[in-house]
Amino acid sequence: MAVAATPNATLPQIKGVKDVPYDELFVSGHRTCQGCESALVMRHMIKAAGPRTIVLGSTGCMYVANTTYYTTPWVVPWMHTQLGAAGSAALGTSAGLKVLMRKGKLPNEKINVIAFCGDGGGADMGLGAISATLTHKEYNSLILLYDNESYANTDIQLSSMTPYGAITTFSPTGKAKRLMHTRWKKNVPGMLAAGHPESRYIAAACAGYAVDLMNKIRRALEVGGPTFIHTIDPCPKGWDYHPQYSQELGHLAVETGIWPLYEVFDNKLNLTGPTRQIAEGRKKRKPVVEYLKRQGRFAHFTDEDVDHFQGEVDKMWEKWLIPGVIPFTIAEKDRALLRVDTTPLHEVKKPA
Ligand SMILES: Cc1ncc(C[n+]2csc(CCOP(=O)(O)OP(=O)(O)O)c2C)c(N)n1
Ligand code: SF4
Ligand SMILES: [Mg+2]
Repeated sequence: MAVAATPNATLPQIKGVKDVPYDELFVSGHRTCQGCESALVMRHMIKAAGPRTIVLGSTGCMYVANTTYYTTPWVVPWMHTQLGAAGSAALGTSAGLKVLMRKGKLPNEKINVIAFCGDGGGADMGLGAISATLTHKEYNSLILLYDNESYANTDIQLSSMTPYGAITTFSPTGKAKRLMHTRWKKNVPGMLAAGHPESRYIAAACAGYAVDLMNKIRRALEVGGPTFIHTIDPCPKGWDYHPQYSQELGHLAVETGIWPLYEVFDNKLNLTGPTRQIAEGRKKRKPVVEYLKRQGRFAHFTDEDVDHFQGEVDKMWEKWLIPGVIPFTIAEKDRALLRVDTTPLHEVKKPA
């Protein structure tokens, strides 16, 4: 494996698979499960970012399974940080590099800082630190939240990102209660985009759409300042399916409209991949049952549960102010007062 020695001058957008860098900077030697999509996110992330990158990772599968004593798959400098501390680690490392360069102790060059966290570490425990980092526009960093929808490393406990009704070790199905978990998944990228106008780049992605993911990573690193990307990562162990179906399940999460792909770049929303095609009416949203029935964690679902799930996803697409992104609806009487156009994208007439 050859690692290019030249620093990143720029990170151009990748036009197709032939453009994807050949170098592997996340290699064999890790012990994640077969079919682990979060490990694939790590691989794509560092491929896109290149060798002049420091990676920081909070506790979770991507720390524990990736850095067993004396072994590591990381070719770039890597540091563990405490569960919940990805935001603080990103900000501190970026600030430290800036000071060292200002004092002449390091050559003044572009070094990417990426801090990753799981859904437990980022969407639950570390949300405050991520929010704080996204307000400091003078420091460059990317925070990547890899979302396997549970506290996977400690045996699949429920997090705020666990989908409605799913079985985890904290939400088993039983005779008295079929569904132990009845809260809808927290909308982290939408919430962060809506509340952090200083951050120039916030996106939702999926490793099943690798080029889209890599381009989002590059855009985040190129625009500078604090940025954030959230990926949905099928996890064979926690979601209970055969490892060969990880990519397919990532595709289904997007094609059913459960996980919309988008980016908010300089406060402008841009839908990407199949999400854009669905919104434009060029692709039909698949029924959620096609996604749910493939996973053991939803095996206890009755038709009624599936209908409820479908109804909530339909609401995301048909009622939310920005489909799948901003969950506001506007009172009929206030429509005229607000400068918003709520016409669905596929109904907007294209200019002749
Ligand atoms: C403060 C603290 N509490 C609990 C733990 C135990 N712990 C280690 S990894 C982990 C799960 C983290 O879940 P997530 O962030 O979603 O990452 P995943 O394991 O799913 O990759 C927990 C609870 C810890 N290391 N530190
Ligand atoms: S439990 Fe899930 S996230 Fe953790 S290593 Fe296995 S597949 Fe990956
Ligand atoms: Mg997790």
